[in-house]
Amino acid sequence: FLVNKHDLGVVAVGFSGGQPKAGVDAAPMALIEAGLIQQLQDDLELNVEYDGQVHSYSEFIPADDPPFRNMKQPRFVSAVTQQVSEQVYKYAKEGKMVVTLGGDHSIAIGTVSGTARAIRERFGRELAVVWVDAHADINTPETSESGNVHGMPVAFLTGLAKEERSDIFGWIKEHHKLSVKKLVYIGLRDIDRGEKKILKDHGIKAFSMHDIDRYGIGKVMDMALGWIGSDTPIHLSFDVDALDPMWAPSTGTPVRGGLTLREGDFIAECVAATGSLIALDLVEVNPSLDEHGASDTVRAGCSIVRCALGDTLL
Ligand code: 6HN
Ligand code: MN
Ligand code: MN
Ligand code: MN
Repeated sequence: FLVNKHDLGVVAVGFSGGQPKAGVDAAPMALIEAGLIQQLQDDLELNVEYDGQVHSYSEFIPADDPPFRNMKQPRFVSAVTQQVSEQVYKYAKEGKMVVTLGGDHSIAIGTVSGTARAIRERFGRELAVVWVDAHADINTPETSESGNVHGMPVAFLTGLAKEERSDIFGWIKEHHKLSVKKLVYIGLRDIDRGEKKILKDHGIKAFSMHDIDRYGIGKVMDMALGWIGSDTPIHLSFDVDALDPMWAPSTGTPVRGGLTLREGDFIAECVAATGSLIALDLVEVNPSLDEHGASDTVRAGCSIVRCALGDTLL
């Protein structure tokens, strides 16, 4: 009831400005060339609306973009994510399921703000986010050790990081935001010191790799989705680096000791089975890193998207 299950909007975000490594902008084309959109249309029989282009947002490159509050390329990332927010909002407002192909994870500032706003307007409801990642991406500009905005999206989306300047994320208003109580992490294993304090201080629900080892992925998914509760619209933001580098080596910040390929697919299948999924991001595939592993990483990404959109084994 939340979305028209068979109508899908795809946004291809060829953006790498939230972190320093080139190549993550080529992921949407790699995923599409691997047959992703074709598979969604032919195998899953979805009506896909896609404008046929990987957006590079070059029109938003500022003349000058010096660091601000320690953030690197703050104006560029702000302008691109503001545009992504509009693109995602438009599809979500029409009742379409939205799939966004990144791009680095800073783009989630755009995707989640876009769906949060649409869900508020359509149902007067709050959005829940399942964030699957090796990292928590909840640094504020002040806690970040890198200054890379792809490590900060959750802080801006929850209002833990705020900025008045409209050209540097000041465009993020209350209706774009997410409650820290409606956020669940899965797969964490590399959290910065400042992030640990934020997670603890705000009682944010997080299932680390330790929890997955202890309880198994089945129980963890029951607990994660139980926390959100039924009938709450879910946005799944899936960073491919949640998978172990054995399965997804081509990514900017790989961390060993991660999810297996099947655990990643299982997470997506479980979220799909709730019937509450309204949007999905697949981010941080970088085909130019670990080039002989690129096709594995791309295939893993395609598989996660298919599973999240209801592809079942039998
Ligand atoms: N990602 N916590 C580190 C930072 O730079 O803030 C790593 C962030 C990684 C972000 O993988 O989307
Ligand atoms: Mn991430
Ligand atoms: Mn990550
Ligand atoms: Mn770290």
